[in-house]
Amino acid sequence: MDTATMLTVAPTGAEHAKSDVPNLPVTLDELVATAQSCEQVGAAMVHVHIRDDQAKPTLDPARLKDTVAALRERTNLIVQLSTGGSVHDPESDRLAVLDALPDSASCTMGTVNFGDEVFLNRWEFIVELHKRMQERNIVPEYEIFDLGQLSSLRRLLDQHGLPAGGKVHVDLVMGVPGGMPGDLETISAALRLLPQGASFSATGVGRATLPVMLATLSAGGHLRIGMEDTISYARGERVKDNAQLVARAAGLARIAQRPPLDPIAARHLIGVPIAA
Ligand code: KMH
Ligand code: ZN
Repeated sequence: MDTATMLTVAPTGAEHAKSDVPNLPVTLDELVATAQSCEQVGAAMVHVHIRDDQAKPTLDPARLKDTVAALRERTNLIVQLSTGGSVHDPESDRLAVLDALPDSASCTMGTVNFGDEVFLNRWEFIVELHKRMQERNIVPEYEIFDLGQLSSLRRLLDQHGLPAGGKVHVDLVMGVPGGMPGDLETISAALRLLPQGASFSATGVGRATLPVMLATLSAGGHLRIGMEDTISYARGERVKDNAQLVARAAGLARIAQRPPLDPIAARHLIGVPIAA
């Protein structure tokens, strides 16, 4: 079991509208300020989706590069760009995300129903993401929305080798309508299917947030939290900001005697080189 807990904050996502969630960080300044406040309370990595001037999801290459540069300059966090984007983004734009050269990038391991939409991840596309990350020395985080995607991950590693950095890190995204549920039984089933030696984190969407967090801490896993996944703090209470979610996770991790990992230790954990 890992003794300390890596906390990843996913502050924005591609699904919530700024008009519905006014405290969602959407500008570069808001994103950097959020990342800084989350680092102060225990985050080690930031999972980034960006927005355009209308606060709509975008994969604009120049904006992505500026975002990576600003987060590197003003935080110590591992910068992870989403290659998932929104369900409407074409594969070519999702692949081009890697040209911004983040420390890490997400790589979703299969297609899943996503509410009323479909989050499409064809096998050939997954292989292309994996290979381009190997070539660019970008450490993948394999996003798992359903259990069969762990079999696909094992197939990917068997056929195409280990990722950059030589470590395998998996994030279980639980409770998406159309994906696996966020409960203890599903976490333990996932653990049996993890590639040998892989580290894992988990996040529960919406109501699954707390059950997944508590079960994952007890199972030795790491945590992803943030407004991408939940905008509700408690019954009838909206999240104040991302740092509130990180602080709660850090507190529970300390209670579990698994305190937050600092960004340097997190880099060692998932195989991201230490910044020069
Ligand atoms: N926005 C979802 C369609 C990822 O970041 O890689 C995909 C997603 C996963 O959020
Ligand atoms: Zn995401």
